[in-house]
Amino acid sequence: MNQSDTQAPSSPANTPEEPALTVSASPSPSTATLNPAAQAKHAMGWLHTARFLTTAAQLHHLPAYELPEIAFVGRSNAGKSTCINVLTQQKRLAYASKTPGRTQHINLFALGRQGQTDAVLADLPGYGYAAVPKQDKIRWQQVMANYLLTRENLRAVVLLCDPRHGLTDLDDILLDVIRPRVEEGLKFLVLLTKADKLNRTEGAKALSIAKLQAGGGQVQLFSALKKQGVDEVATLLYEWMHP
Ligand SMILES: Nc1nc2c(ncn2[C@@H]2O[C@H](COP(=O)(O)OP(=O)(O)OP(=O)(O)O)[C@@H](O)[C@H]2O)c(=O)[nH]1
Ligand SMILES: [Mg+2]
Repeated sequence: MNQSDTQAPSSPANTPEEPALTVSASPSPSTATLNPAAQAKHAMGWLHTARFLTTAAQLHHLPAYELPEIAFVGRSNAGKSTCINVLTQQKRLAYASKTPGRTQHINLFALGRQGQTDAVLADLPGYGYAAVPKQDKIRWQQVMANYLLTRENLRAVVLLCDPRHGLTDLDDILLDVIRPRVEEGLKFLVLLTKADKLNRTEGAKALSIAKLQAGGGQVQLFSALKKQGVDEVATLLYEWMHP
């Protein structure tokens, strides 16, 4: 198993598994001048370089570096880990499961060609799972809020939401937490996951409701099953990390 989906590791997980987190000396170019298909292909190649970096149960166990980080957040079972696996085209990079609450640590994955890391994906545990004891829920909400407020190298947040449930109270709290950072330039995307469960009309409706709720932020329908929205999200993440 290449990451922890169980309880806290016995030793602090702050030692990256790769030798060094070198910021790319010759940063990957912007693909803004390419056509959309070529942009997506380039972005998917970049995402495919993802490899497990480290796992942390607590914020102070996260390694500090200047690499831009993209956090995947959202309710438990929304499809965060599955989304990371589809984007990176790796079946079991992030631990996805039918059982809600499977991701219990912050798991980091390094991205970049030729061993030169130029960004990091962070798979976060979901919130809102009813069966989690109240104390644990509160603790995790605090960890999450602290992560979103204090993680200095955080450049982008992808909020995953099952459109059949819509954005919930906890999602709204998260939006409030990150709003000041979005105003300062933090990139933000709402992904409506499991779009394969909606017909075209329902999808369009879910999209417009989420756009309203996200206060004009970017919203995208996504299906890991049907690979819907994958190219668009990949291209967006690449452009965010290589402006
Ligand atoms: N139909 C369908 N099911 C999906 C899709 N994406 C994820 N799922 C399923 O939803 C369940 C939860 O997926 P995960 O990726 O583990 O969800 P998560 O958000 O990481 O969950 P936690 O780690 O508990 O926070 C799994 O059974 C997935 O197979 C999708 O696009 N379509
Ligand atoms: Mg998960």
